[in-house]
Amino acid sequence: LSERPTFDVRLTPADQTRALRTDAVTGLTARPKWLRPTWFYDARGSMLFDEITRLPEYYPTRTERSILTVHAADIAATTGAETLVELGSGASDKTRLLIEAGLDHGTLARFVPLDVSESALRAAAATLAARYPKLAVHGVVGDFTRHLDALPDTGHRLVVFLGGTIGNLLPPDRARFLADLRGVLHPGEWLLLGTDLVKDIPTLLAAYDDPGGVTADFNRNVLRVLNRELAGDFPVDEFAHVARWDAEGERIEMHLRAGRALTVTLAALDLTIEFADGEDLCTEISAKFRPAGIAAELSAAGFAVADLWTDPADAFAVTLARA
Ligand code: AVJ
Repeated sequence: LSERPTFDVRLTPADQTRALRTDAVTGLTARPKWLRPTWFYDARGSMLFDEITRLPEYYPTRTERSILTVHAADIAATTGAETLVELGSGASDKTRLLIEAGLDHGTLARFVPLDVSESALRAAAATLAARYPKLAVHGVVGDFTRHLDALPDTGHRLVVFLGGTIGNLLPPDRARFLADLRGVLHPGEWLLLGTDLVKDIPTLLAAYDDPGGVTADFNRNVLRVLNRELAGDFPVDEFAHVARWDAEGERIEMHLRAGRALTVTLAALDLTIEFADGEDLCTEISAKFRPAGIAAELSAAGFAVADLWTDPADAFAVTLARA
């Protein structure tokens, strides 16, 4: 019979609130205004993101899954991983392909998902533990930019960071994150990195602005989080969802645009924020990559690229790199 999953909560609700307070003060008093995408993912936001991954316009999830389907057995054989670590794991849906390949290969014994959303993490851990009785599951409630030290150092590890989430980080933050990750790994351990690729702009924009408005709802969810956690009075429906392509940074940016001049109060912070009519709040950047750039960033952090796979349309890349 399967053991029950264990958990390490590095980010308690109190820690989360403290971090949100700091970010809200910093980002909402800055010009231009910004917030970290981490704050989308309360229980509702995690569910909305899940819905996004099933939209016809949102190609990254299904494309990455198709790449993993083709190469999972190869990844299991090449890495011989005993411990599979997943950063920003969410529902760990695609990761099942890697879990099954690792179990089939006979090496995998342990799965360590790390996510900021405790609800998503507990749900995923319970599902996986029930489905794979031979797999030990240890969840870490944490932020992949702050809690890499919480990853257990047990067994030969493969760390997977899928979905293109690394694109949420600006280039200097990416460099720091990859170097930190390299620092917690032993030589010979592995990283599997999913990255969305630069492509035609209409395809990119459609993926971040679906006609059904699920992405818009996901974007506005951050305002609901602020209202609930910081006693705010953001009029959520007065903000328009905007997705745009930044050609210089080769990234999609999501913004919330004030539909009129607004004064918003976050009572828990004693903070009043003015929005001009049409003013944007940047809620997410999602960088898109080129294969040469991925290899360069990985090698700068001390990883050696072993393989880089794409789908037939070159929409998405999955890179296997060795520490
Ligand atoms: C989870 C960060 C990979 O950037 O595509 C989806 C989040 N935002 N639609 C992405 C997201 C809007 C997603 N990542």
